[in-house]
Amino acid sequence: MRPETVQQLRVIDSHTGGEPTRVLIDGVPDLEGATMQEKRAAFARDYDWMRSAVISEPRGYDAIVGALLTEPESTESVAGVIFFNNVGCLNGCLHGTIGVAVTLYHLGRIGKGIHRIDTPTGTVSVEVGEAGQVTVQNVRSYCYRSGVEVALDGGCLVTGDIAWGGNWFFLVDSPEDLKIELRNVEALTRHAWSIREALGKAGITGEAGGEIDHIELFGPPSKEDADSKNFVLCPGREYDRSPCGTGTSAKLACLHAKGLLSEGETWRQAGILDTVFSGTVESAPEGGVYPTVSGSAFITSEATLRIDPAEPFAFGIGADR
Ligand code: PYC
Repeated sequence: MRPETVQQLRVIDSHTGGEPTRVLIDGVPDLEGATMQEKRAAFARDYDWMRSAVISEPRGYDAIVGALLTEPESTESVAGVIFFNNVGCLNGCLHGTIGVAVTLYHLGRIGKGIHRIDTPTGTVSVEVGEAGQVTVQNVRSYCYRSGVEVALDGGCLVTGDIAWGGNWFFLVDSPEDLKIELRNVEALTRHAWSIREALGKAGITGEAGGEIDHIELFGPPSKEDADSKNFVLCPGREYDRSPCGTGTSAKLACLHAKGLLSEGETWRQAGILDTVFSGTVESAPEGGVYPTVSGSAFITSEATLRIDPAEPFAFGIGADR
């Protein structure tokens, strides 16, 4: 239910490889539920007004990923976190986890070293290093189906892999004439969105019907510091400015499944802005891999958001009032 009195939310903004994260550190609700999945369901059910007020204009913009800190599920973890965006709650988010770790370090709530953070997809560990550098050990990631064909509107066939990296991804090469460059963002967005719609129409999903809501296009790197460059389209039709940590995890899992990446080898994944995440894998006994993804985040602002229900866009432009 929407509040009837003025709400104040203290937030810290950062970016990881260009992709923004807004961490809510004060004024946040105590969510019902013992598990992170139950807490996320409570946030989605009871606090959607907060999600849209924090992400949408005039206080935010569509590319921001929000991170709500909660009590951890396990006593060994330093925090729990629920990620959300312009259309709802996410499963996992690694650029956001790097942003959360740097924010907690900035606040003096954690020091350098290894810490556990609980998320709705499972517990991840973060190693905080120098100058905003963070290495995340992600949840188990795996290639679910490879060589999946999907027909786009207009008849063009694309073939890609479906993988879990903390979100469901369809991984596919970008067409030769569609280079992964910032100047092509609109065309890349249209192409990726048409794949997402085609997957939906064809009823193609991740395991257990999981919706494939992230599309990851690949092309050659523009610089020598990377092995590949990607463009990732997120569920709310915004593109990831970073190389996408859960997308990099999905890529690592597919490379490993195809015998193209061994334990101990490093994969350097650039995103559309040519910022790079590096990743390695450890085989998981249950199948798939445990990916480790490294990147850096930087604090960009500290603010208090004021949400006055009497104001016309209190809950965000476009929020259903
Ligand atoms: O880095 O995992 C990630 C991510 C997911 C959505 C946006 N970024």
